[in-house]
Amino acid sequence: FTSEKYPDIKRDARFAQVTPEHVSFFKSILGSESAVIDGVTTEAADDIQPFNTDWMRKYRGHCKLVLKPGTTEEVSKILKYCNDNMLAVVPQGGNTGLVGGSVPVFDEIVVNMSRMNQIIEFDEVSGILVAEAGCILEVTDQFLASKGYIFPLDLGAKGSCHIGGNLATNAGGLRLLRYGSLHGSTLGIEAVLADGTIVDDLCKLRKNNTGYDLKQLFIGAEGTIGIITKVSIQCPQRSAAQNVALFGIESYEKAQQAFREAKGQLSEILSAFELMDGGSQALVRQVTKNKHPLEGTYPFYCLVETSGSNAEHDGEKLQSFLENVMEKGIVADGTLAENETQIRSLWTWREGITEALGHLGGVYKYDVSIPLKELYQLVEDIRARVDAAGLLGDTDEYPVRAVVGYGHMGDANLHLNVSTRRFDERVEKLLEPFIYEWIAERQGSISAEHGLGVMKKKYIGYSRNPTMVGLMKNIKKTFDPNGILNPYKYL
Ligand code: FAD
Ligand code: 2HG
Ligand code: ZN
Repeated sequence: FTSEKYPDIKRDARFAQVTPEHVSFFKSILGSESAVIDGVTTEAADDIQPFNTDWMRKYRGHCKLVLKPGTTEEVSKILKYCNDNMLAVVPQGGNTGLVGGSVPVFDEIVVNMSRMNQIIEFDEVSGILVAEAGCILEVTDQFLASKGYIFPLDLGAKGSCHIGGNLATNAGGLRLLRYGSLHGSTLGIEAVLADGTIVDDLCKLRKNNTGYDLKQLFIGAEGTIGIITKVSIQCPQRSAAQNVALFGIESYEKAQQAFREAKGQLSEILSAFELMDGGSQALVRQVTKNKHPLEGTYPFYCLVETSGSNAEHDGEKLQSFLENVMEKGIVADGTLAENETQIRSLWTWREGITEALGHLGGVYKYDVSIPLKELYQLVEDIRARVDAAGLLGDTDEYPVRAVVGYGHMGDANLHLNVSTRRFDERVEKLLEPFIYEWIAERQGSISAEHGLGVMKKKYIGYSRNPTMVGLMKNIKKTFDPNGILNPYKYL
């Protein structure tokens, strides 16, 4: 049979269907009753539904079995058995992914990592953390905060996403500008390959130039070559002081100038530079009913955060930066947070956009990298395109409510979101592959930080040439010869 969302994806007949015998095997190896959600021999549809549906409710699978291993050895036994019996598997972390990678397409077994949630060790001198993949990002960061450290990644889904899922997607988030990519801060990984082999590369060294750096392959592989079970991460010192400012800006040109000035004037204390357009702020206001911190309305807003060791000194620096950019006419209005509550409140106008959009209906999301100069042009071109097709309007008869853009300006990463009243084929056809062509013409990336999943399965060629895709397929074959890991996704 085919997928209802992707009629061109067919179930791979090589894969077996899960039988009651398979279920009894899994029950026998997984110690705890609650580690198996069995919809094969029982009516567990309601319990299984959350594992079959993604965060956006855009992708829906049909799995009947969810397994929650508690140890690496259990993951190994599960995968060996699945490989021997040709059972397809979807690794799942917090299920907050935005490209349909974390849920089955057909009846693949979900291996959910939530029970592997222990912090294994933390070295207070080096800042090196070793933890199980199923640790929730926010919980891990709170643990690190108690030791004076910070997890080198922060994102809006921190309350649910797993650190293993973060590595599997190579998530970027709000402070990549400061702490760099997980490719840099991950020191080691333990992972299980499709045939059950445990790859122990849980290195705790900053430097280790001994041949190929294989752990890098698992970072951003989206669960296609192995299940990450443990991670070793270099965590930075937590800054004693944080300051945040929010600016209203009249044009995208001026937003670029503000970024240039922020780097120059705030230099080593700059920890985030985020862009939000007026449309995205209007949607957050509409959903939360909160009053925007700035009086007027502007086509663009920037959130600037500094993290340093001295709140007063950093605050003064940010204050004089604000005065300077206002004097120069780069920024039209701005506000500085004066305490922790205000800092959190300013951040909600950026971090809360995804959540707010999720309340308004279906959203088509495009997470892309574009050279900064043209970053916002894509939003304008898409708005014009949707409008010209007669699909954009204020009333119910139009499928599209708004076309908005926001993102990690400091990393040239735009989040183009087309907010609809309902998912609509006509809208999707208008957007794809047009957006990917637009990106490819500018040598951008069709996936900056969310990955490809099933959403961009067909489109990898817009950002990777045939030689590279060929090499990726070879790697996939080496690690997972039967193709049981996350099938139907991007490779
Ligand atoms: P899941 O969604 O469960 O899985 C994602 C992918 O990783 C799937 O392909 C899955 O098969 C695979 N996977 C999961 N765990 C493992 C494992 N242990 N081993 C192997 N493969 C595995 N992303 C960003 O990059 N930056 C952001 O700023 C950001 N903000 C977000 C804000 C919100 C409100 C939401 C809902 C999402 C956001 N995301 C962001 C996307 C998402 O949170 C990240 O991709 C996150 O890293 C996914 O982690 P997860 O544990 O939820 O993984
Ligand atoms: C963010 O930066 C996330 O807020 C989600 O990456 C982006 O909702 C989106 O498109
Ligand atoms: Zn993002």
